[in-house]
Amino acid sequence: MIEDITLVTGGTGLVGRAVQEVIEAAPPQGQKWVFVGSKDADLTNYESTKALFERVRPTQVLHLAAFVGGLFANMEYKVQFWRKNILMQDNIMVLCHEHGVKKLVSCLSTCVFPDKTTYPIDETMIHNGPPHPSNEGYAYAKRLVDVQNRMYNSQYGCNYTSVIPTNIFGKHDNFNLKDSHVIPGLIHKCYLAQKAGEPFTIMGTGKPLRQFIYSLDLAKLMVWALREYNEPDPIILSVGPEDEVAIGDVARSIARAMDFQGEVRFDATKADGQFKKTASNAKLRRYLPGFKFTDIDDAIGETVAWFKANYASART
Ligand code: NAP
Ligand code: GFB
Repeated sequence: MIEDITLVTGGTGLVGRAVQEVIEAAPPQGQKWVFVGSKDADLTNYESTKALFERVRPTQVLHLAAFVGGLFANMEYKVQFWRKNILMQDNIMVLCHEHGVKKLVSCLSTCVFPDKTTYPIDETMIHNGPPHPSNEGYAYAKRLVDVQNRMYNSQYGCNYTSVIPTNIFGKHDNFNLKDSHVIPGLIHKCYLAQKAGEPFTIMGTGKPLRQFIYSLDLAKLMVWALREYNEPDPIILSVGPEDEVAIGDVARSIARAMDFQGEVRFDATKADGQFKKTASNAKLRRYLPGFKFTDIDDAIGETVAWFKANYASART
């Protein structure tokens, strides 16, 4: 007998595909998981989202769908990052409430935190000051997920919460050269540089620091959050501050995984974005002290191998 129907929005994306892999590896008894993408419903549209809820009749929702991109896309399309994400998250909350959904987990990002802050950043600091101007559209939209969760909890007693991942990468990522995040963008650039016998060029100085999480590690934590994490306040899903890495080191790891022998260059005329957004994973460690993260070089190796094997069909 099916006890729970879990709707995963963004099911065709980087994180959604990883959640699907985790669920398919150990299919849970008495549960149906439904993974949807934008072809199944336009979540920026209330009627389309309503029709999806009427078809699926979810009892739980993992809301991963979003208008997503790297630093350069965020700088160029601030209005779209704001509006599309606001519309999607509002429609999801309204419909979860209308359908009596028992649990909703939505996704923020560590770029929502204030730009001027102390480190490490923790979950209590989201609304303490303006985010970095490069991604203010996305950051302000995502901050409101936290506000909406609290309001639905306080007025209606809804079990809606959010998770805050750091920079994610892995199989099925968006490898577009212009709009993607740094790891998929650099994997694609390194692949092309190797084919053409040209230098591998990294945007910016390579000095900014980031905490990266492999999509399969995050997927396991997302499934845990849906089942076990019941605070309305968010939880950061991240490796610890000690595992923060410089963009230049990540680029060199990609070059090694690709066996790229040519010149590695930095174009310091391009934006660096936020220097760092070091996040604490102390709250996660209190819940899951033994969780093991995949080593970043191993995860980059798996992602590079996947990209090379799937070049023809990868999102580029
Ligand atoms: P992604 O690979 O770009 O996937 C985005 C997903 O959203 C796709 O399934 C896409 O469907 C769907 N989508 C976009 N617009 C839609 C619309 N109007 N209606 C319905 N579905 C729509 O993104 P991701 O990296 O997996 O991101 C998952 C979540 O993690 C997001 O909430 C994001 O904000 C958050 N996050 C990501 C990162 C990161 O580094 N990637 C970091 C922190 C937080 P189609 O495939 O059909 O287009
Ligand atoms: O992944 P990324 O765009 O995310 O990384 P952010 C940006 C950093 O990588 C900057 C450098 O220091 C860039 O100068 N970089 C080097 C590159 N080469 C490239 C490249 O080819 N592509 C890209 N994209 N960067 C995003 C936010 O910021 O993080 C989003 O803008 C979101 O809102 C996401 O939250 C997780 O960490 O800078």
